Amino acid sequence: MLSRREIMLSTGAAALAGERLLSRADAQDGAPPPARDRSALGYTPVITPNGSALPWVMKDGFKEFHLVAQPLVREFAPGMEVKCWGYNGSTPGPTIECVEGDRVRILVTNELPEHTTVHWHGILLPNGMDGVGGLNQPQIAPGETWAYEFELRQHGTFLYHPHADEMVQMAVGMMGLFIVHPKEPVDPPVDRDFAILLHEWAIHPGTYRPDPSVMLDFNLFTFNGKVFPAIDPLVVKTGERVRVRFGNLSMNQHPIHLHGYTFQTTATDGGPIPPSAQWPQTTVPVPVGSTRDIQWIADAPGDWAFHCHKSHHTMNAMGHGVPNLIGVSQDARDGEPGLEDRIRAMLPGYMAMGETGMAEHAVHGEHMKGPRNTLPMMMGMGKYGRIEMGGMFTVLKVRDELESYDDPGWYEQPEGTAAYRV
Ligand SMILES: [Cu+2]
Repeated sequence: MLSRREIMLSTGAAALAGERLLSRADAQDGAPPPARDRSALGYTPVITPNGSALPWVMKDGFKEFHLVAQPLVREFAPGMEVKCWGYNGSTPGPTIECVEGDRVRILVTNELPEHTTVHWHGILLPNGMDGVGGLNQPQIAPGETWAYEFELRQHGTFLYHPHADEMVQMAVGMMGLFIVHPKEPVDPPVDRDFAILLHEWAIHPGTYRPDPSVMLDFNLFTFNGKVFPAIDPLVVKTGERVRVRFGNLSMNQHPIHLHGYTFQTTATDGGPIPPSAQWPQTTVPVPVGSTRDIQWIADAPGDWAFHCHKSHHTMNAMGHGVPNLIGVSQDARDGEPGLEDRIRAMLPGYMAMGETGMAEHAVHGEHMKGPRNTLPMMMGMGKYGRIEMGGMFTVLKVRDELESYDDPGWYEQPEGTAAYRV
C-alpha cells in the first residue's frame, strides 16, 4: 500500500523533462492534487531560491525522476546571459527531494555534445550507481538515457554532478542539490527550509561562455546561478525556525555570513552533527565539495544581509591585476596634462577611477557603459541607495506580519532604532 506521500507528485517550475515523461496522468489513480505543504508531505518542502524541485512519479515502487543534461542560457541578472550547461533548462539543475527509505530511479538523458555521467555526492549506494565514468560505468554517450536506481539509507543535504570531463562540465554549470528528508520527523521541525548551491565563474567581459581553464581568478559568484540583486530574498516570519542548506561545488571555500543572528551548524553531507558538538557561529565556512546545514530561530525582524564574506565574492564582473591607483592623482598639474587626459587622447571616453577608493565605481556605474553582457561591479540597490555589492549576496527578510512569502519590500525600522547623522 502506497502512502499518501508516495503517490504525491512533487511540484515545481515546469521542467523540460516534465513535458516529456512526467505528467499527472502517470500518477496513481485517485492521487490527491500535488501539494507542497508540510501536512500533506510529512516534511517541510525545501525552497530552492531562483530554482525549482524536480518532479517525480511512482513507478514499480520507485520514485522516478528524469534529469536531462543539456546546454542552456542562464540570466545571471538582467543584462547578462550566460551560455551554460545544466539540467532540465537550469543551472543549478532542479533540486531532487526525497525521503529516507525511498527507492529512487533517476533517468539521465544526455543532450550534451559530449559524454557525461552523474555522481550522487555523499549518498550511500551500490558501487555501480556511483557515476564515475570509466570506473563505475561506461560514459553516457550523447543521445543515450541511463537509469540509476538505489535506496536512500540516510538523510541530509547532498549534491549531484558529472564525473566525466568534470573540469569543463562543472565550470559551465552542471550540478544540483539532492535533499533527503528523515523518515521520522525531527523535533523541532523547521518552518522554512532553503537550499542554496554556491558557484563561481570566469566569464570574461564581453563574452557569454564560462572559461573552464580558469582555476582561481573568477569574476562572478552565484547563489543558485544568480548574482545579487537577482537573487531571491529569503522571506521568513518572526519566530520561525529556519534552515539554510548550502552546497559548494566551486573551486573555493565560501564563508557565508548572516547578520543579526547567531546560528548552529547542524549537519554536513556526512550526516547530522550531534547537538553536543554544535557550536554557535555567525559565519559558516562551506568547503569545496561539501554541504553545510545551519539553523536558527528568526526572532529579530528586519532586513539582514546574508553573504559570502570574501569581499571579492560580493562583486560582479570585477577585473583583477589592475594597477592600484588609490591615492594617485590622475588630474592635470602644473600645466601638464594628467594621466586621465593623456589616456583619453588615445581612448576617447576614458574615465579615471579608483583614486579615492572604489565607491566611485558605483556612482559612475549608472552612466558608464561596460562591454556588452557584463554586469557593473556594485549594482545592488537598497532602501537607502546603493548596497555596493553584487555576487553572493542576498537579504534575509524577517517580518512580524506576512500575508505571503512574496518579497515584502524594505523593512520599516521602528523610530529610535536606526543609526542617525550627528
Ligand atoms: Cu565566496
